[in-house]
Amino acid sequence: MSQALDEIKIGGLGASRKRVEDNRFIRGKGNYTDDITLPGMLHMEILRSPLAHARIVSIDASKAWDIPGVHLVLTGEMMATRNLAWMPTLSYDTQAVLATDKVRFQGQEVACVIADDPYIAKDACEAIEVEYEPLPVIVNPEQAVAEGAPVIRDDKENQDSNVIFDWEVGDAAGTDRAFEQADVISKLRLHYPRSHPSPIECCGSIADFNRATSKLTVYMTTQAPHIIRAAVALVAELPEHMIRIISPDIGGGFGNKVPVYPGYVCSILASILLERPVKWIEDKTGNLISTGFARDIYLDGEMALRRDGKILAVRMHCDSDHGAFFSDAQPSKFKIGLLHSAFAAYDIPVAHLSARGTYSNKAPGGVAYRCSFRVTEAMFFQERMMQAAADDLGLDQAEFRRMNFVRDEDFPHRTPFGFLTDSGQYAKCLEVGLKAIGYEDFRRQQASARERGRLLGLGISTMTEPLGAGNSREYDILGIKMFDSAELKVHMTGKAIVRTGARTQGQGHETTWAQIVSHELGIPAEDVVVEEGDTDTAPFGMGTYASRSTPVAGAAVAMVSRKIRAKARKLAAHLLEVSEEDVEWELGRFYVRSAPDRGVTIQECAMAAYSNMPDGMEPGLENTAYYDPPNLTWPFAVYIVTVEVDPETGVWDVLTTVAVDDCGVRINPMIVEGQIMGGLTEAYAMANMQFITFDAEGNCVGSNYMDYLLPTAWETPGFELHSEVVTPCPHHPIGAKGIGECAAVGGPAAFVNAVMDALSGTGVRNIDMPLLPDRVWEAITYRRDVSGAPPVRSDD
Ligand code: MCN
Ligand code: CUN
Repeated sequence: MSQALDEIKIGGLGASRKRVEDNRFIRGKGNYTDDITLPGMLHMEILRSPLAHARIVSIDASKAWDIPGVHLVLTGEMMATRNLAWMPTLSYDTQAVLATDKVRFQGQEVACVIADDPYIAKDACEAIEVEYEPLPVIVNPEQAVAEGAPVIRDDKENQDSNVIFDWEVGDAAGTDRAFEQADVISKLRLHYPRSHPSPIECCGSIADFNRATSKLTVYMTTQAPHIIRAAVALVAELPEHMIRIISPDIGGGFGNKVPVYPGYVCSILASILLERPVKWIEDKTGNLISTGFARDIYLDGEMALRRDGKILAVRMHCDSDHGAFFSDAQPSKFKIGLLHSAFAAYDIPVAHLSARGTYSNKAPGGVAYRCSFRVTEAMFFQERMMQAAADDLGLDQAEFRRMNFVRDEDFPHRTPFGFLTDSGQYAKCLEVGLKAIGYEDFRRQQASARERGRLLGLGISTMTEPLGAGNSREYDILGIKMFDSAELKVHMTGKAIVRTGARTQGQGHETTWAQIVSHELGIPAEDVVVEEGDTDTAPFGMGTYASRSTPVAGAAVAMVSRKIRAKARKLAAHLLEVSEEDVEWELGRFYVRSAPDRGVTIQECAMAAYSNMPDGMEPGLENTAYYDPPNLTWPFAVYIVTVEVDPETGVWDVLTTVAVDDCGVRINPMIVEGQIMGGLTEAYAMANMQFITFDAEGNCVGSNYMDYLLPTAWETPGFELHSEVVTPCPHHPIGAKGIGECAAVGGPAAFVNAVMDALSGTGVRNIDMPLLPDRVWEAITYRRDVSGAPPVRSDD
């Protein structure tokens, strides 16, 4: 009789364990950066540029210095004397820390005041007199490359245009040939607008330099503490072992907390100069106007199609607007992130993608917001193009996708852009989704509603996306290879602590990593504490983004647990007085193969590691694993949405949303569902209501929550989730694939496709997100496409 523990009871793999971190969060006992107060702490505020593009004639800070309670005013000029006016970005560009020559976007950091409290600092910012000489403004890629456009980055040698890169991937000649063979060519032009992660907690830092110990401790809202430590060491030329970065609790990241922001750098310099702790907490407007935006990218897409529906080739050209500095975080090899993961779910012989990135007078951005490096755009463009192509062919939306899917038996599959996908059951997921939504029925209802003047629509989005940035061969940021790590220490009573190089921002790592340890070792999850985010204690890792934590750090947790189990086996053999080969494992216990009743628990092995180890064995039960994954993980998802559009007002309501996610083995099904619901909520918000753009003068329109709407429970529709399709990841130690971004990546196209489906037959091919009622109304009334691309009229 097996004496193995019941894995679900001990909170192992597959247990919908309640999130342990919520014990403190729901009691208001979280410890966020702004909760921390250090003795003698001062406060920093930032003066931001009101103009989008202007030469700085002069900065006079004398009145600010005179205000009682002001300790320091930092300007670009002062930063320059320490070689800190500019800093390197994560994409081999430079970014102004504090402006010296020009301001290049509205909201750019111009000066900082450090004072006794934030109110004095804010008042002092207003007392700084800056004289600007306005310059012509660029707010979109077309203006950026127009004849005679002002060169935004005239600070850079040899930069005589606003083009950052021209990049291509795929087979141009082969694609051209395939297009010559096509029966039908389907074309679509799209703009994926700027969107902003807007976590509830803004960015912030507390720098604490101690002259006596030479140690710099920085508490900050970063998703990647080790990368920040390396950046501070290299940029500020401080010794790396004297830098300690601590990410306390993070109130949502969503990619917003990956970049290095000027506020972090200024608070560090201020603390070094003043030898006192300096706290900077960004306000909401500062966050919305200046920190990492996402998307803002235009697509010209074309598909070469055979009459029967077979896709022969895809051609994509993208123009991306990166704002004033190319500061996106992305793997060094790929200028436009993983945009070329588009069409990975479909069996397409040949494809070509060209991408041109340009500067503009907008806050730097492009990547971050539940994106896995532009996968969000890739899947949106893909699924909008799929819908348009099916329409052009007069084919059924579901059938067109099904016939072009990569089939289950075709894995591993090399995509036309060079990725290797390794597993999935795409057709099965689609079937589950269609059945759940009642596809045939809905099509009948839709037709009869049409006759009565009611507009119903159904949108499908099916996609596989690359999650888990790593393998070190292909993925690095600034040359730092992408892998991750876990350290596990099992104490003598069998309780344990696990630390990783990732950093949770709400995803629930404190809960799920313990579940992996439980699965591997049989230690109850409640006996395992998880700690992340302190560079002095956590093993080196690349942090949390690109849904890489489970694929990489989570894998490392499994691997380090296995190392611990291997040692525990030796201890068990010693305790059982048999040879190691005679010892068998079942969850939580080693036993003698020939006498299964004779066994020792993992806890007894742990005690022996400190009190009764065999001669010659190194004491203790601790280890570290660095995990370099062989491939990305490729979760698959089907999102199907039905809507009703009111032709009189352009308002649209979601009727049903069905989500079928296959993210391989689910560690914690409840957390996975939370991730999917969160992602769908964001997808709905992007498709429906979130509008942040720029007028012709470069004023940011929508930099407040009156314009940039966050959906509450009131406007968010209900979601029906399906988990019956599970295709384990073939290379992940526990078969898990990433999930953190799937629904935000695949969701938007489902909502937009549904509205466009409701409008089918009107001749309207596209409405750019967000599908605000006035845009939908305009499209219906005038039977024309509606774009939301900037500039917008400032009197709108
Ligand atoms: N999980 C699981 N089974 C799987 C896959 C994941 O139980 N097969 C669990 C994980 O263990 C983890 C959570 O689901 O607790 C998300 O895991 P994963 O997909 O590995 O993603 P990350 O932990 O790396 O999170 C990053 C991802 C990104 S990039 C953004 S952006 C985003 C997202 O997560 N930001 C978030 N979800 C967020 N959720 C919250 N609450 N807050 C954010 O800032
Ligand atoms: Cu791109 S947003 Mo998440 O990868 O941190």
